[in-house]
This record gives sequence, structure tokens and C-alpha cells, in this order.
Amino acid sequence: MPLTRRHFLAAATATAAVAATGVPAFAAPAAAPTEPDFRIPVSPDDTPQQLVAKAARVRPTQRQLAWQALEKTAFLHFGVNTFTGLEWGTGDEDPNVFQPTGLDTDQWARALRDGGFKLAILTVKHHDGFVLYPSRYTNHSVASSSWRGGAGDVLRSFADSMRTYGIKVGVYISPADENQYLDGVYANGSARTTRTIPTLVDGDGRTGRDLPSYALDATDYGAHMLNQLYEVLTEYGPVDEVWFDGAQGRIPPDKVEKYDWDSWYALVRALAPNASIAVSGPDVRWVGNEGGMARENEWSVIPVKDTGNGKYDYVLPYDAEDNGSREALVEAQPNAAALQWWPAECDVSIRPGWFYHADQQPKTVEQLTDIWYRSVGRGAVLLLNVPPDTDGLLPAADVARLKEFRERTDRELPRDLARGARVRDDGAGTRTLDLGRATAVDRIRIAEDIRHGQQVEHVVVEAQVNGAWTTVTEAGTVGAARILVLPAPVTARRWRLRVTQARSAVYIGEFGLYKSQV
Ligand code: FUL
Repeated sequence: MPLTRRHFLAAATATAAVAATGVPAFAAPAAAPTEPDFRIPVSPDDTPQQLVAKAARVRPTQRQLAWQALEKTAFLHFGVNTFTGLEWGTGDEDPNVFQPTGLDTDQWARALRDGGFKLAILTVKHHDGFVLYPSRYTNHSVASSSWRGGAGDVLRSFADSMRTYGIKVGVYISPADENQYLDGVYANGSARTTRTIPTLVDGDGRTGRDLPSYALDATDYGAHMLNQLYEVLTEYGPVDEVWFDGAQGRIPPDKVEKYDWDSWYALVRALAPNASIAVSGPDVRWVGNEGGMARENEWSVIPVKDTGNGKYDYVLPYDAEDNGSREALVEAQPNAAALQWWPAECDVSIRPGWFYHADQQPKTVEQLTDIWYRSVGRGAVLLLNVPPDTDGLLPAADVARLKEFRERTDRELPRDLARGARVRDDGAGTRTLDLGRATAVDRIRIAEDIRHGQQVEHVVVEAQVNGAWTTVTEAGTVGAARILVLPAPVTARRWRLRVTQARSAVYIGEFGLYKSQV
């Protein structure tokens, strides 16, 4: 049965408009709200001043703003590894090892909600290629397990539960796929040709339906990924984050699969226009470590290079100590194509492994709180992994820890004492607060209104003590958030935030004062 609608995606870059040619009935999804300042080209001839001026003009997209506001997001690593005890599977696991007999995704959702998480990302497919929903394109899936007689669908349960509890849905779909390598698809050297997505299979339940169909360039494996993305993004409701890992898997050194990033991004944009494409993607950057820690001075405006196939990547090392200051912009310039809004995501597991292992224990509340200060408190988004166990449940110790973590961060910054204060902003980047009476403060939360980009390079916080303005603390970058901890409470009625160095006009989004109760 022929597909009745066919769309050709201009897949040059993730932010390029998706063009549906010759098919007026189909309104191409809002792939690209105008995003002119998301990625600004630079040239080797730019002076340092011109580079900084360009950096000051870079702006987040609506999608990135929505992602940034989540602050705390969760990862759920779950799959055959949960049962084999491995961290990286082999691709030839017996699907019958997957037996989460007590699977209760509502329990996951409640624990994450109580922990204050706004989005959760499930490993729908890890590097072993085992998928947690019944895919038409592989036998390495829940459908081949005797669990629930082959009728189990973890992705369905997960997505339904998260939405019931008000948590947004994200999907991790590993580009590396050991099972497809064993099947001769991954890294098989096939040519990149135009493929029709979805590619209907024998007995496909979608046959005859009026499906949007896309013509996209891909290798055999690239098409496999596109077909799985199509299933996940059309059959499970709205998705807000698609997480592409950078690993290539354990394949022989003479084999390589060059990922069809341009086509993958274009399909995600078309089918899930609100989804941030993370890590190996244009919207969200890996912070550069798996410890959940952002740099003390974290920039969201990053020099990038065009690696071909639609993917832009770091110019400076992913873990460079400084990847966005004026000096870093100059250092990166010879190899940079552009400056891009590319904010940091801090991924870390609550346990030593990404997958559940019975002999491991969750981190302490102190450790998690420290991670929170170093991630959310430095303008990044925290992505905390909490792995379900072999019953298909989040372990009781982890559930309790998530709740304690939430309660602890609530006590770190219990109430904004600046609410209701008399506020005076002067044009020179100073905000002064009069709290009406002397008030003890030991935590300060500041933010730029990042709709106007990231501009602050240095700020000081001052309090009027004995009639004199006294520096209480200072910081470099601010961005989406900066939480500062004072070594001891300072008591004062008048407080002010003074921007002492910036790239351009600063829009202060927040100047909050807190007294912790810890
Ligand atoms: C890594 C993967 O190799 C790990 O298994 C895990 O999924 C982590 C979040 O990303 O690159």
C-alpha cells in the first residue's frame, strides 16, 4: 500500500527549516521558530572585540529556554544490563534475561515527582541494541522475552506513568548498537542513499494509514535509527528530550559507522518539535564529566566547529577548564565556525554504575547536595541517574534518598527574603534591595534573564554593614543561575548586586537572598 504523504526533509542542519515540498496539505511541524541568533558565524579575521560582540548576541531558542527551566532531570538506565550485571552489553544477550516481574513505573514517577524532577529520560536502547518497546526493526527487544508473554512495553508504561505524574518524557536511543553490528547492519559500509521513513515491513500495522513519510539520506544503519526514532516519536506521545550518546561501541578498529546526524536531527525536529536534542546534538551540551559538576564559571555561549553531516562539535576539548571566556573565544577562533548557545547538562548516577548492581549503594544526601550546587548552582541542568532494579522498581534506599535530597535543597534555600523588598535598579547594572529590617542571609541566588543571552563576567554582592557597603561575595559567570554560599550568615537591611564586568547590557533575572535551615 503506498504511503499517501511524502515529505522531503532538508536535513542540512538541526536548526534549518524543515521543508515539505509539493505537499501543501501538510503543515510542516514548527522545526525552526526563527532562531537567527542561536548560532552566529565567526571568522578568523574577527578581532577579539568582534568575537565578544558576537558572543553577546547569541541567544537561546525557545526550546532551550524550556529545557533550562527544568533544572532537575532524571535518567533511568534499564535494560538487559540490569539483569546481566554489565555496564555495556554485548548485543547477543538472550532476551529472556529481561524479567522485571514487578515493573511499576508509577513507583518510578512518584519517586521522581517527590524528588522534584521535571523530566525523565529512559534508556529505550543502550549500546547492546536491546529495545524496551516492541520494535518492528529488531528482534532484540522486550517482544522476544517471555516477560509478560512478549507483550511487555516498558516505554509505554514509562511514558504513561511520567505523564500521569506531570513529568516530561525523554528518550535515550544509543547510536552505537552492538546487536545491529552482529546483524550486519551497523558499520556495514553501506552507501548513504535516500530512504523512505517509515520503511514499512511485512505485516506492518501502519500499512494503508495516512502516515507522514519522509525522504532522508542515510546508510542502512542510519535508516534503522530513523525507523526506530519514527516509532518512538509517533507512538508514545510528546517527547521533550532526545539523548544521543557519543560512543561508537566495541567494533573492530577498521569498521566505522558515520552517523547520519543531519537526517536524524531533521526527523526529530519534524516529529518532536519541542524535544531538545542532547549531548550529540545541537541543543544541550555534555558538561564534560560524569560527576555531575559544571565549571565554576560555566558559559552557555560556546565556540563550535562544523564536523559535517549536520553536527557541530566542541572546538576546545570537551572537558576544557575554560570553554567560553574571552580568552577561550580567541583560543578557539582558528578552528571555530560559529558561536552557539549550547548549555551544559551535568549527568551523574546516584550509584557508582549507570545500571543497577545489587552491591552498590546510592550517594549520600551531602554528596547529592554538593552536586546540586555544582550543577544547578552554576547555571547547568542536573541529569541524575536512578537505575531501576531487577524487579523493575527503584530501590527503596534510592527512593528515600531522592526525597531527602529534595527536602535538603528546600532547606538550603527555604524562602526568598528579598520577596517584597524595595528594589532599585540603576542603568549601570546595579540592583539594590531594602529589606525593611536587618536580616540574616547565608545563601544568594542570582540569575540573568537569559532571553537576552549570557553577559555577566563578574559580579559582586554587597551588604550595608555599619553604614558602609561591604563585599559579601563575588562570582564570575551567572547565566541561568548562580547560587552562592556564604561562609557565615551576614545580617543587613540593604543589599546590592553590582555587575562589575559584562559583555553587553545585563538583564538581571533574579537576586534572591536566603537563610538556610540546615
Ligand atoms: C555513556 C555511556 O557509555 C554509558 O553507558 C551511559 O549511558 C552514559 C550516560 O553515557 O557514554
